[in-house]
Amino acid sequence: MPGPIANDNFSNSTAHWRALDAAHHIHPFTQSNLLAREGVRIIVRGKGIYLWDSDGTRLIDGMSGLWCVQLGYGNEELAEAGADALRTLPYYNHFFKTTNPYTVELAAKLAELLPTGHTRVLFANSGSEATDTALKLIRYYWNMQGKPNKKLHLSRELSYHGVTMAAASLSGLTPMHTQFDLPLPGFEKVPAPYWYGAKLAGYGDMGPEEFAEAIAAETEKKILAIGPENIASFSGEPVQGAGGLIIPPPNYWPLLADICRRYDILLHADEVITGFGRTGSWFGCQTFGFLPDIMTMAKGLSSGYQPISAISLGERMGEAFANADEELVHGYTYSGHPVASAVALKNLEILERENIPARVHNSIGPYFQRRLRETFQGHPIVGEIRSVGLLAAIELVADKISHEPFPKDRQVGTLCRDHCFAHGLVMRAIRDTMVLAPPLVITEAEVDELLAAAKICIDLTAKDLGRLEHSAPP
Ligand code: PXG
Repeated sequence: MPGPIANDNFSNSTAHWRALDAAHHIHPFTQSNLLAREGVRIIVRGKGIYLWDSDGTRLIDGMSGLWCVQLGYGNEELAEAGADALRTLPYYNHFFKTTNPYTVELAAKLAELLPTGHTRVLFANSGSEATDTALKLIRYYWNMQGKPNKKLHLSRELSYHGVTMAAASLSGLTPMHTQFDLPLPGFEKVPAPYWYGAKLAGYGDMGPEEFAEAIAAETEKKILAIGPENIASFSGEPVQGAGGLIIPPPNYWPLLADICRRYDILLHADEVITGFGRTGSWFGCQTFGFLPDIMTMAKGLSSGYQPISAISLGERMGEAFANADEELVHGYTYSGHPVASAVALKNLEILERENIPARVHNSIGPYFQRRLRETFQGHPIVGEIRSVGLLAAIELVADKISHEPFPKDRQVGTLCRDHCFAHGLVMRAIRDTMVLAPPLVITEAEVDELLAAAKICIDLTAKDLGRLEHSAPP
């Protein structure tokens, strides 16, 4: 490798790494030939909320990597926890009646932090594997209960649950299906609680709660049409992330949880983004007031420092699995990897010690949301500002009355995202919705810095579209 990784000056290496990347590395969710032409950006270092690329450019990471770096970059305690475990027990598994201290301590810590009844966990290595595992456990649960017909998995439009065959089938983002002949049979979708999009979707001028009641009724109708005796589970992210940061109206989750209870459908909360303080509680289901039967989590479990995910079982499923009279024929080589477990355990200790979920709920979250509204309320191209905890969406629209989006070929989200990169800010574009999910350790001064950069970029986007005469001064 050309040059030590600790050295900040990589400018002589950038072209070399770009060439290697173009020749040998296929990227996720990326058009390879376009990227090879443009040249990839090489991220070499991170500290706090900041990243540096190989040209020495500093970026504010407004997305916590991919919604995961709760504690920010360069946390020494996490690095030490990982290094200690690497030296002590770099690998062993949990097959063959064995375990290790890191993983059992982690399981017990999770049981302490998780919602009522969730006292048992399984481990995997990614959100996708967690989804896949959850669906297998749900199927097995109904087989154990003598209800083998309950097999269909319900989920929402625009949902993202991962990319394995089953997780992609469960996902409602349809572009994830075409290349792979998905979804598999046995997966059905119901509407997402996307209130801002409801007007264009023909729901008229409903308020958020009325809209939630309407889509809950549609969901119930679909359940009755399929037959509840055939339905195994309903899966949902408490806040939909990759589908456009869809924050449900407050009555949505209680309504859906009640429907699941009435029709004996297992409720699966996908907490991969919303877990570990992101919404101002330890878990999103606590912020939105419902108790799932099964939960999946990843990302913030280790602040992204190690690949690890978990599946927790509520009382009903936990009892069934703990008391089953046969082997559970499932598990990965790296389930409960000692190094990943050690890092996750330390991460939970820090989140708890620093009171980070409460900080998001009581201080930094409200500050971020207030400053966000002060910055963008009334902006000529901002249709809706949605936020909860340290999650925010700024939806860019052509018409604020009708909610009409800009024409697709203007690629407004991409335009804005490119301005962000050029101005040292990572802000994700989902269609024309700009999304922020900064590290949970962000300070008030850093929030101000982030939003000032975001304002410049959204102003420049508006200017490109002829909707603003002059960009605001930096
Ligand atoms: N569930 C949810 C809710 C997710 O957001 C997964 C499952 C899958 O996790 P893994 O670890 O298998 O990637 C996710 C992942 C984006 C983006 O562009 C979001 C995710 C992954 C990659 C990109 O917003 N979320």
